[in-house]
Formats: sequence, structure tokens, C-alpha cells
Amino acid sequence: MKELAVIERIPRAERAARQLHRLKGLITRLSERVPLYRDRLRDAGVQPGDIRSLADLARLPFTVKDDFRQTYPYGLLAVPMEEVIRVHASSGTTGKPTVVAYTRQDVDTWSEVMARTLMAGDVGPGDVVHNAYGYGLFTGGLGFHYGAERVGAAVVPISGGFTDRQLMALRDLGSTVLCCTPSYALHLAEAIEEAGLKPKDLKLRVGFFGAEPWTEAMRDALQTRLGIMALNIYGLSEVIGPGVSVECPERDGMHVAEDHFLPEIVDPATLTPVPEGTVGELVFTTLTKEALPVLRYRTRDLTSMTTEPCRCGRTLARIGRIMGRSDDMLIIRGVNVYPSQIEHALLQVADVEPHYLLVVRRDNALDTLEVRVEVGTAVAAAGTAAMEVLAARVRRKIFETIGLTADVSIVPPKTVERSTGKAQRVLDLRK
Ligand code: DLL
Repeated sequence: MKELAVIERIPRAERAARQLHRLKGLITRLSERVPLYRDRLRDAGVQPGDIRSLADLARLPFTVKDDFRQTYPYGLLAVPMEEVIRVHASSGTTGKPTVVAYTRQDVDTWSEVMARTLMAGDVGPGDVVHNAYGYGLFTGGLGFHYGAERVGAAVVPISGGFTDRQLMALRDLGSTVLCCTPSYALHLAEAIEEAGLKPKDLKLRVGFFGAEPWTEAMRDALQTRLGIMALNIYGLSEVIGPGVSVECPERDGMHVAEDHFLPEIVDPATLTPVPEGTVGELVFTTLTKEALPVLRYRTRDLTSMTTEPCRCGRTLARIGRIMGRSDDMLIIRGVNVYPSQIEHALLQVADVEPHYLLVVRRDNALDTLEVRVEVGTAVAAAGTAAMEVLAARVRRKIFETIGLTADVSIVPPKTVERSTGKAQRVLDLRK
């Protein structure tokens, strides 16, 4: 484990030499093995030999989420299927998820960056890691699981939900580390208080919270109410999952595992790199991924970056809190949802009109989604029972599409406000 700590503290110039070597190898692999990249690199007039410095990155083509959709499910793979040992997925723009794949080496790399993540909170043998991130296609659960095992901690693979059982496990198993989304952590904090428990009744010491946006005010609340140090963790499936970046105890920006994931910040309109400290869109190039390497993947997440040394001694660049997105993606209970997915679902149900409003709220720390949709005049005339049947059909369709249960309100014709310009389809009341 010592060598992992060293990797994070080497001089930046030494790391840059390694990054450049890896970048050259990546360009060769992509142009030989992935048709989409072969074509794009050719169109950009880039030969593998043209990469002479990290600044040459700015000449390379971008990758976007839609590229995953166009090549669904395995078109971006850079290895034969025989070398793939794991598949995960996250929501996409049309109901089809974004599929990501890992070789044995990729799972090992992921475990390493997740071990480094946990080590940022000094987690190791003797710790009990309560892992309430969802296990399954979502990368959160298994990502933390492998990292916790790698550092030699005892992992409690409790996954999400069943709050009563979570409380019992937190208390009885002596959990010292909490891993879940910040909104679920707040929900757990409330449940702990309702059960008459105080932070000192638990052994929790540190929490790793991410997968959705949160704020400093939320950090203060979690730290006080749970009696822990709350660390922000950022990652995304297309790059690897969690493990891309994490805060150290200084809590002054998230260190990027730059030896594996090369970060850039670009202006989302012009796509040119912006000066350090300026807010723009975060872009990643994976330097070591085998199964699914990505070149300049546009995350759509807005933040800034600094390479100033951190008081903790790590020389890794740091990104700030995610301040928003350059697209319309919502994160509801940790699930990525695009309004277009819901629209797609609504349009498949007969008798509803394509006039809708999505209302997102936070009740008792949990996100709720209300879908208000207009009914056609025929069903409206048929009365309440018919509207209720319709609401149930819409609810089922939405669940099939995004995997979340929405509160569906069927409203009379012409009652959803019409817009004269860009339609306002989302009312996010969580902010
Ligand atoms: O959310 C991976 C993850 C799991 C990260 C567990 C942290 C903890 P996806 O489902 O692909 O992967 O969603 C990625 O979630 O582009 C951001 O918009 C958002 N996101 C992730 N972490 C943060 C964070 C996982 N700390 C998308 N703050 C990303 C704000 C975050 N947004």
C-alpha cells in the first residue's frame, strides 16, 4: 500500500513523463483497435507518432455520451469479448443504458484507485466499511467493495435501501466508514436521530459521499449530525466508476488519479482548454484502461481545476465541487435521468399528451419525482377512474424506462403551461 501513497506524491514532471508515454500507447491502441477512433483520428489528421507532448492532447478528437449510444452495446471495445470479465451500465439518453466493460487488468486498476480513494480517509485493516452504494449494474457498490477489500478493511455489502436494517448494521457491526450518496447519508442521519441514537453511539469516523451534486452546507450537516469527516468523491461509469477523484482530509478539492485519468477543463462552447482555475467542462482521457479506453470524454460536468500543491503532500491536480452540467441531466436518488427519457416513455402511452412537467423535490432527504402530464380530451371526459388507470400505466412505463417510481399526476387538457421559447420541462425544487 505504501507504493500507492508514493505514486500520489511524485513530482508533477515525473508523472507527466509517464502520462505522455501512456498517452502515446493509447493513441496507437485506439487507432488499431476501435473503428470509431481510427476514423476520427484519421479525420483529425493525427498519427500516433504526432503526439510529442501532453499539449498535443488539444489536437485530438472528443468522445461524447452519444458515441456510446451509437455503438451500443460493445462497439467501443478495444479488446475481444474473451478478455472482458465485467460489465456495468449507467443511464443513457434514450432508455438504453451506457454499457461499460472491464478486463481483469481494468478491475485491478479500479481496485487500486478505489484503494487510494479509501486511503485518502485513512481507511485500512481494522476498519468496517458500511457500503450502502447500490450493488448491481451501478458502479458505486462494487467499486467501493473491491477498494475496501484491497486496503484490507472488512466490507459490509449492505447496498441501498431498507433503512432500519442499515441502522442495525451500522450499530451492531461497529461500522467506522460510511459509503453512500450524500442524500442517503442525510436520510440515515435522520433515521439515527429518530431512533434516539447519538453519533457517539456509533463508531463512524469518515464518509465517502458522491454520485450526485451536494454542497458545503450539506457537508456541515453530515459532519455534525453523524460526527464524521465527510469527503466528496467523484467518478463516472464511462471513465471507470468511482475512483476518478476524491478529497483528502484538507477538503479543498478532489485529487484526480491523474496517472490513470488525464483531466482537462474546456470551454463547453468553443471546446478549447481554459486557464487553470476557470470553470468549464471536465474532460477525461483514460491512460491505462484496456477494455474501454476513452479519448477526451466530455463529462458535461462543470468545475475548475488546480495543479497547486496540496497541504496533504499529494501532487495530483484537484477539481472543485461539480457546479452544474452543460446538459439537462438530473440525478434523482443517485439515478441519472434525462428529461428526454421520460418524454420518450410518455409518448409510448396512448391517451396522454406530450405536455408535461417534471417536479423534483427533496422530502426527508430523499428525492422524489412527480411527473405532471396532460390527458387527451376523451379520457378526461371519461372521469376519475379512467384517469387513475392511465396514471398507473404511465407510472409503469416510466419505471420500465428509468428504473424509478414517479408520482404521476394526470392533469386536464391545456393545464400545463405552454412556453413561447425554450420549454421549461423541469422544476427542480431541491436547490
Ligand atoms: O455516479 C459513479 C460514482 C459512484 C461516483 C459512487 C461516486 C460515488 P454514473 O452513474 O456514471 O457514475 O454517474 C456519473 O454523476 O457525470 C456527475 O454528473 C455525477 N457525479 C458523480 N459524483 C459526483 C459528485 C457514478 N461528487 C455522474 N458531485 C457524473 C457531483 C457527481 N456530481
